[in-house]
Order: sequence, then structure tokens, then C-alpha cells
Amino acid sequence: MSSKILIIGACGQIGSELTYKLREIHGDDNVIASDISYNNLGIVNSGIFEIIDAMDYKSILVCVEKHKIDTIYLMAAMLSATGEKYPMKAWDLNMTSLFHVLDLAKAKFIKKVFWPSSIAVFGPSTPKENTPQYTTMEPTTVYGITKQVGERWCEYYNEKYDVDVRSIRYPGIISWKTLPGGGTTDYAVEIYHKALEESKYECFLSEKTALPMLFMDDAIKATVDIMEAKPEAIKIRSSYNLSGISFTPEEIALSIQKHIPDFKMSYNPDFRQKIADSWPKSIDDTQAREQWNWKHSFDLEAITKEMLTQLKATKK
Ligand code: AKB
Repeated sequence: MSSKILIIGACGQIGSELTYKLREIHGDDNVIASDISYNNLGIVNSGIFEIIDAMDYKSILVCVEKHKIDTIYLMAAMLSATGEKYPMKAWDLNMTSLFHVLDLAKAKFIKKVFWPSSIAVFGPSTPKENTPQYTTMEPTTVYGITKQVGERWCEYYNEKYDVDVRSIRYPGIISWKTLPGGGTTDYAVEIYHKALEESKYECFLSEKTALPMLFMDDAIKATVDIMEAKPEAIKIRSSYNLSGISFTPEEIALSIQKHIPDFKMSYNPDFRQKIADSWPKSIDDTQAREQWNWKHSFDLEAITKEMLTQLKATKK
């Protein structure tokens, strides 16, 4: 019998592409997209869509029972930059929604949970290069705190209540279909839009700020792969380090200039610089590679080529 999946936060950057991919794999009728409002018509039109407030346990439960859901992907969250503007809202949304979904699994309404963590779990005292899976973690953003605490709760629910929860520490995700919102790594998507529209971009991070990044296709593949892996393969029930590539704003600008020679980059770092400076520059993801065969495909040159080609086609 095919799995019945609910995606909470399906209109966001990762949620939307995950919805398309899971519908391709499991069929439109088996993947229910949901969000707090109808703000992504593509998702709404391609299959079943429900309005769900991730903070409201009842609204999730009603949908789970109505569609006989067995698996939830909880993609709703407030990201790092917006979280610093609204710390208590970020705490409330990120923690309350996680407890709702973990509790549904604990009560056996559902069987499996995917919950995204982030490189934001790390902080200034974490080793910056090749950051290991197990290391000092003292996050300084509210978003990072919610992700670190969330990881502890995921592991706790797995150990105490046998909840099958799986998680990845996403780096910055680069995609062309849906814009990211409220993150510190968002510049790496905005830059491609501005390069095509105006041949220039003012970056809110400084030129030498290296951060771990991943192309959306790789991020979706990792998400699908970890959820399809046998439970015995998933030895880490907090969250897995996941690495693709790392680059600086200066390096992404250079890769764009190979396609758009008159592209100009300027730098005007704002409050997001401090957040970026607290995060790793590169990630060691040995456990994900060894335990469930994770492997990325896209390097910076391939990402730039794909982003410019796809965006050019959509902007025509
Ligand atoms: C953010 O920048 O807040 C996110 C993340 C790295 O989790 N993209």
C-alpha cells in the first residue's frame, strides 16, 4: 500500500519542490499539500491542498484522520533572519509545530516524521572548517536554538516512544522555482534574479563569508533518500550533517560573471553578517554518506548554469 503523506508548509522554498517530487513518486492523490494560506497556486492546482495552521494541533489531526495520513514532513518554520526580528514568534512556531507532529507520532496517528534541522544549530564556538557531526553547539540565533532543542526532542521521542523521526541539518538551499524567505543564506538565490534583471547585486554579506550550500535537487534527493532508508540505517535520530559545496559571495559573483560578463557585485553587510559569521564554513557529513549513501551532484558551476538557464526561461 502506498504511503499517505502530509506536507506542512508546502508553499515554502523547500516544501513546494518536495511536494512536486513526492507527488511524482507516490502519485498526486497520496501527497496532501498544506500551508497556512493559498500562496503558491502551482501546489494548490496540482493535487489536494488543505489549509493547516502548524500551531494548531486540532487542524493537523483533522487532516491526518480525513486523509489517513501515515507520514508528515514538517516544513513550516521561521528562519534565522526573520527569527531575530520576532524571537518569541520564532520560538513558538518552530517548537509548537514540532511537538504537535511528534505527539501525533507518539499517539500512533502517524508512523513517520521528517523534520528539517539546519547548520544554524552550530555557533561561534563550533569548529568552522569541516564541522563534525558531534561537536560544540552553542547557537546564537533563536532559529538555531529552536533547531538544536528540536534535535534533542527528536532523539528523545525516538528513544522513549519509538517515534520514527528523521532529520537533516540543511545548509543554504539554492533554487529557482520558489524564493526562500527570511534566511541568512537567501543572498545566494537573490543574486541570480538580480544578475538577470539588473546585472548587479548588493550583497548583505561580506565578500569572504564562506557558507555551506546545496542545490535544491540535491536537497530534495537527500530528503527523499533519508525517508526511504531502512530504519536500521538511520543511526542518528537527532539530525544528520549534510554537505554539498561551500562558497563565498565573491566566488558566486565570479561564477555568474562567466555567463554575464558585465555583472557587478557590491557589498553592504547588515545584521545577517553576524549570523553568518557564527555558522560553519564547511561541513563534514561522513555519517550521512556512510549510513544512507548520501552524495551530492551539483557544484557551483553547475548550479550557476542551471539557475541562469531556468530563471531566464521563467522571466521571458
Ligand atoms: C537560513 O539561512 O536561515 C536557512 C538555514 C541555513 O537554515 N537557510
